[in-house]
Amino acid sequence: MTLDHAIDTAVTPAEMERLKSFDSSLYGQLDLYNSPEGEAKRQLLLKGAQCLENELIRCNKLNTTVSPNLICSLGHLQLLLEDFPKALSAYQKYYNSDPNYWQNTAFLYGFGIVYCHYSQDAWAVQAFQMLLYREANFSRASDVHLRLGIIKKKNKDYEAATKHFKQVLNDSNSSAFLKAEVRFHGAHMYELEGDLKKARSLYEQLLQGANIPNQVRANAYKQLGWMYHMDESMGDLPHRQTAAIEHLKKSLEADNSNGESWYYLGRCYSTLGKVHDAFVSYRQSIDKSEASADTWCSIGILYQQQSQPMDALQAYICAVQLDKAHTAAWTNLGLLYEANSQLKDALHCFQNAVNTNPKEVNPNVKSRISLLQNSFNKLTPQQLEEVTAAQHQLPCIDKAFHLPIPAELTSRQQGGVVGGAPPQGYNACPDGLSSTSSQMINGQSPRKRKALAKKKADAKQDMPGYMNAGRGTPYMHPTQGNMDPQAMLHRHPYYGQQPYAMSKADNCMDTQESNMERMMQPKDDPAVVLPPSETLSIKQEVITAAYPVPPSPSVARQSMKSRLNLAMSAQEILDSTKGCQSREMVKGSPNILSDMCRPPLPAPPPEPALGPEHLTPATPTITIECKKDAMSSDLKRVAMAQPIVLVKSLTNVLRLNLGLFSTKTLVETAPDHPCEVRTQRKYNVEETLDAHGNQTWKQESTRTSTTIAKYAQYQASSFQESLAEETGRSTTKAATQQPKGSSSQGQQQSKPTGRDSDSDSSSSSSSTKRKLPPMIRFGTNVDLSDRDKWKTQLVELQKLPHWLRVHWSGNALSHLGHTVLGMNSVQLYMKIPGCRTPAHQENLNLCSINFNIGPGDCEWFAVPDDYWGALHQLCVKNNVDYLSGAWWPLPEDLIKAKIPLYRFTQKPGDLVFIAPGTVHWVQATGWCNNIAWNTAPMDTNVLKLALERYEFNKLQNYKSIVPMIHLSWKLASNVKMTNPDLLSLVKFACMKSLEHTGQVEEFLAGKNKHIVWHGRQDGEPPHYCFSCELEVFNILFVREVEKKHVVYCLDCALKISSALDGFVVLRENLTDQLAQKYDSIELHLQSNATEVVNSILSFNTRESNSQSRDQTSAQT
Ligand SMILES: O=C(O)CCC(=O)C(=O)O
Repeated sequence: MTLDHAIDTAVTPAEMERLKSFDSSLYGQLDLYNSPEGEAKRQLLLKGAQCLENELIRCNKLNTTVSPNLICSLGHLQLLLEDFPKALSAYQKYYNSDPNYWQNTAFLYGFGIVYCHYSQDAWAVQAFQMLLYREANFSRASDVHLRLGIIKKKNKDYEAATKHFKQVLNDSNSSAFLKAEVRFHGAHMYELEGDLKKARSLYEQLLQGANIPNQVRANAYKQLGWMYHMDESMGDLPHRQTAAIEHLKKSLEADNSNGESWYYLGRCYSTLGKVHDAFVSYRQSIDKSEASADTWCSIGILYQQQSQPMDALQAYICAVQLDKAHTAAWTNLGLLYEANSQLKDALHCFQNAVNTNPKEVNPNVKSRISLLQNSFNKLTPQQLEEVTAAQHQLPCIDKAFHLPIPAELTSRQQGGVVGGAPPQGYNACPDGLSSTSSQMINGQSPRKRKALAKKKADAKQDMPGYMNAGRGTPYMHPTQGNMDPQAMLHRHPYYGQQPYAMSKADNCMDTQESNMERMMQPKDDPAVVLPPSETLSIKQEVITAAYPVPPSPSVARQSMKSRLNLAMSAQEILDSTKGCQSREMVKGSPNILSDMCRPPLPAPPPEPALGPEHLTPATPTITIECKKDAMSSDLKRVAMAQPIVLVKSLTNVLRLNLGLFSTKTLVETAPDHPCEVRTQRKYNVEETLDAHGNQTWKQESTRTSTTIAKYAQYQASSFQESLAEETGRSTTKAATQQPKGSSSQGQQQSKPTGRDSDSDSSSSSSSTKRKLPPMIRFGTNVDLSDRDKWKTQLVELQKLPHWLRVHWSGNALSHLGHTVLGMNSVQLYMKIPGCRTPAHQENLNLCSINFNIGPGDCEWFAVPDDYWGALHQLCVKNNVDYLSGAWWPLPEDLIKAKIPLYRFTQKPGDLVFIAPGTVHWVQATGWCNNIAWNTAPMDTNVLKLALERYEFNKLQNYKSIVPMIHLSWKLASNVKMTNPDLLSLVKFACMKSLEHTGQVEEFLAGKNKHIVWHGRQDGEPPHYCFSCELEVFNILFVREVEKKHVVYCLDCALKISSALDGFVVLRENLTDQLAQKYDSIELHLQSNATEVVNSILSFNTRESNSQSRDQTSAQT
């Protein structure tokens, strides 16, 4: 059933035709409220939606199947009408009913917008990424990039955010509005990172531009106003506050409906003691924007300072009802009760402050709790009863919570404003783009906003009291005009203390929601009835959607309905592209899995879930006893069959001189050789703490660089110090006869002073503050690819069995023809105890080989590839990016999630072999060096995982440093393949690449764009798009940028200029030659049936290639 069938007689054929043209891509583009034409459109949409709903109900009654397309159309119409609960419901139904949902870009766009609206960022990101993967040139691609950028910015992934923002700026189709908004976010990222000078200058530059949309102007002034208010370096207090107020007023001149500007203005007035003005501003803020716990908390403080405890109580209650984790409001409420001698309620509130957010709470609150608890403990039961029964000025907390809620608040409470952690120092202002975003991103028209505001205002008219902050008449009599600023400044609540924080916003501005985020907050009750018998709640659906799709694509299943198949000749493939001149038919880069398969997504863990006895498997360990064992092909077979293998005594048996990689020899060989340094904290292996002393998965580090000699000095002095400490300790031990053990880890934690953070640990003890461990340095990713400098070392590694060597014929990476640092070249790691390599899979899921040079040990952790999807889920939960983030899983979290964890010690001389896709992380427990490189044995599973990861990286906007298209062609020409599955994988990738070449040629012919012959130098590294970082194979779009010639993919080039003006198109391979190469890919009979390794046609280790001009770096 489609829209045609669904329309009932109430919809005319002409209306039906018009309705068919409405889909999610029009979201935010229709002005449904400000003109008679808009109103007519709205009526049409309403009529269409009603009609589709009727059809659904009818089908439901008759128990007949409903067309997924009909449900999807309903989702679009509801989205355009901004009925988010209904849109969500319809889209979710469509999602569950059409397995090919991933091909429907209008659906993905609408679905992403609805998830944004409900702050389901992870799902919004997934929908948007699939959309861009499927159709990078989607009509609303810039809007999608802006949304993705804002979500990444919110997650503090500024690098990823910048990539998305650049895509908006590079797109000539982006509107001036989107570009201005991107510039605003660019400035705001500097503000969030603490570079206030840069942020300020960018805001000011933005404001100087002509034709800046009002909302963006308002936001830039607002940020500047907030900076003046908060940043002490911007002058003395009176000057700053005056400037802050000026900027905030300018913000409101540009957009009077900006609730955050009103709120900040209130904060400035409050600071100046202008209580009346502060109240007026806060009230305006409440009128203009969605409910904000911060605003209510600030109002509570004003009332409290005015000795209006009942009003203060009600305002605080409003705050904690909106945000149950609003620590400042709980704390201030506690102080208020304390001031009124209602100590039990005070204790309750303080405890809530601590429990809801241990990180954020002021340390004094904990002492307050102890004090109150001690006092209560001293009371006799009778005294306690008396305290409880005593009459008090304020209603107890339970009653206060259950008082009738003023109409003002009822419509907002379901929103659930989310709080964040407090930063230190300057607190960056939140985005506060509500007006911008609501118009642009959520498409809420000014008319609709006005209508909403009016509704709110009407609701308030019934409310008594100055601010209508209260919750019912009995307590609500704040007196207008009696606020004496002096009194406000000097009159303090109980114990002569001011409330701890003016509001949460006082100390957590950098974690508040951005405009867009705020706008993405749930504004409606997501429980929807559609059709009436079915209720969908977001939560339910999100959970069922966790692994929403069939198993990951496999090339075996790929050619279902594809126009192409592997039996076709090159000419047939090229012929199939004839006439492919429309933009929709050609993409920037081919999908080398299959267009017919859903993009790869993290897979669910294997079923059934493992029992506790299988969650900590023993690590497969092989001890080599003789050279024959070392050289046996069984070793490779066994290693490849396990997720991870520890191989002992191999280096001994082969008499490998590991001393060549010792720090001493390295310094003697190349003291000035560069060494990257990661400065990290020294944790014990089972924990990582954030700045507040709470457990986290985030592994923070900063990157600098040094030389081998300097790191060696650091490594040696760290060892000497430890030795001295150890000696000192044993002397003391002997002298005092106290047999107290102390490990190097214990040593970090026992020091009593020097907290780096003012936050509380999650420990229940109020006085024990957890100390963050010291900083240490890790010398990492030292490149040993230079065959002259490191000749002795590299030659020594030739003693290894062929399949473990850096170069060997059966290693696909050896056929690349250029060096990818650390992958087909050796990398060195120089460590002291505590140095960590965070969790990761190798680039493109390839295998890894790692030797510990010693003298100390390393502790390893590993999870099999089957569970990477489960780990991915945990990364999302722990707010770290699986691919680009640095994360260190907590073993207990893995056990809880039923993820098996290998854990073992790698001693000096031990080899660790990591099979394809195994997730692993490593911490040095002693002083040691490690050497490592990748290998890609030509095995079907290795190549399949590599191709899937290549596409997954594309989906995730993450650069694949191994160019798989280029590699597939290399393998096709270099390797005689004897394994039919392997051959199919390689041939399929080449087929897609050849098809893409044909399509691009056709497309360019249609544009009369000439392709210039360029050719390829042997060993020349492959090209990546300057803008999106996708591999660009064969046909390069070249443009001059800052006096350099840079390469783009077709999609990005067309975004810059749809006529490709300013681009030269270069060809690297003659199509005939590629076709010939393709036709020669064939299966070869195995010359030796026992040998699994393929025979190689023309393998040449080509030492010279490793020195290629432009090396790509593989960094862990
Ligand atoms: O030795 C290290 O810390 C790096 C380990 C690693 O990730 C690898 O060899 O793949």
